[in-house]
Amino acid sequence: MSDYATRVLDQVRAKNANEPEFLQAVQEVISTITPVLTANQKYEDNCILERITEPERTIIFRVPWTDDQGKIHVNRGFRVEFNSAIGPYKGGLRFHPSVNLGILKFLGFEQIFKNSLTTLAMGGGKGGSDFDPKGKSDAEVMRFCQSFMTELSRHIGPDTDVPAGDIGVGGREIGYLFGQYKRLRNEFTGVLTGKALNWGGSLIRPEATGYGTVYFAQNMLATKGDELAGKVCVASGSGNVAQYLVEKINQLGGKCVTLSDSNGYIYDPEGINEEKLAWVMDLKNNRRGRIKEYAAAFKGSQYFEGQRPWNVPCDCAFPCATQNEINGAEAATLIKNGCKLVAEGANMPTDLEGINNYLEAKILYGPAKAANAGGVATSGLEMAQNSQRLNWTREEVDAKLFDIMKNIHDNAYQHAREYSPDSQGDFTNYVAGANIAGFVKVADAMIDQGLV
Ligand code: NDP
Ligand code: 2IT
Repeated sequence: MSDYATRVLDQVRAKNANEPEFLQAVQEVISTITPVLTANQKYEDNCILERITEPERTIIFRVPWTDDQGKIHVNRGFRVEFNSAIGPYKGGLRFHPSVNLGILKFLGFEQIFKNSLTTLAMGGGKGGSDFDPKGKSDAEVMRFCQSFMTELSRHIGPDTDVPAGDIGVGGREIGYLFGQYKRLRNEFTGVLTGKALNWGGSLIRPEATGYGTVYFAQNMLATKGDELAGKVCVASGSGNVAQYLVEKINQLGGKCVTLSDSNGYIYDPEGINEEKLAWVMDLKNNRRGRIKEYAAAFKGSQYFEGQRPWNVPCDCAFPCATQNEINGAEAATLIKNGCKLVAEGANMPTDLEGINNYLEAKILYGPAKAANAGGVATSGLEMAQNSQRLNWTREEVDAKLFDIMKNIHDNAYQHAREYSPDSQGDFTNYVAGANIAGFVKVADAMIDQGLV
């Protein structure tokens, strides 16, 4: 790392000592962009690293709500408006008991570079709450969402900050949040993405993150003259991202043999085919059940309580649950068992030691901010349709998503080849390539706009 990079990283560590996930995300970015920092003195002269690691604005608020018995609860709400150099703040809302400021700062920081890679005009933001939607009635979730939006509505808008879904926030929550925003502001605008189709949503948005992650994997495989057909895949999670990831793997002739939730994973050596996937979607999205029920429903499959699926031999791995779900030892196990590709549907699912293991083994590794950018990219397409007051067809949106993912891949590939010394011969360091490509566009925009 350059002296400048080391100095800023030390400052960020000192200032944010109690935010380990944020520090991890910052370290990963800063440690890989040294070649452009060294080649362009303007970034240091303009204090770009110092500025880009500090959110433009952080909003923290009280969210009081009553349960079905009339008992009062108080949760904490957040919105981190990280960087608006290339467009309005854009990023999801996460409702999960583990949510805290440091986690949302890591997610907001990643979002800056991810959104830059999409080629669309979106800045970086993230928000959420430590509210746990699990086991709550629809009415309780609605009252929570209404209380959350009552405060959040003061800070967002279709040209200011456009939230969307993430863990624990899907179509149901976006509906309640949108309804309350509209009621408070008396405006029907594209203030949220991930809306239902009959009131402003985009076709393919639910599918986009999972599909896009597979498109990214296809592009990486193509650089080796290879394809997904016939590949054995393991995936974690069983929510929005994992479900449509499996759908696309099946469509392309691959076979996915695992899914998980926070309690354990299922292994189905026959593969989670279209019929079984439809059952999973009903289980998770309508019945709100647990993945262990799969093993009882489908003969030949097994459930492993309290474990993650990374010891299952595979050609390709797709983490789609949460941050740091693959540690160094698990990454080593994947590689030892023959895994040749990792594409990240989740945000920062591999810890720093795990990433080093992928890079040392020179496997195809598509880091989250590139591989899962299809979700927010399609949110950008939803915003464009809302502004036009038009709806594009499924084919049109999917073709745009496909092109965007190819563009992100090629952009990361080229920046790695140009700047990252270890990207030679057969190996491309997509971590460095994605970070550099994402950074340069935002940093240059910040310089153009002066000291703000
Ligand atoms: P969902 O809430 O639909 O699903 C989340 C899944 O991950 C569930 O199976 C959940 O299990 C599991 N999970 C959540 N937290 C943990 C945990 N701490 N340990 C183990 N498993 C866990 O969320 P999404 O599918 O939307 O999001 C999954 C990942 O993809 C997240 O990292 C998110 O940030 C990322 N992402 C999402 C995008 C989107 O468009 N939705 C876009 C880009 C990235 P359980 O039911 O037990 O909680
Ligand atoms: O992490 C992500 O990119 C998302 N959760 C999607 C954000 C969005 O605005 O669609």
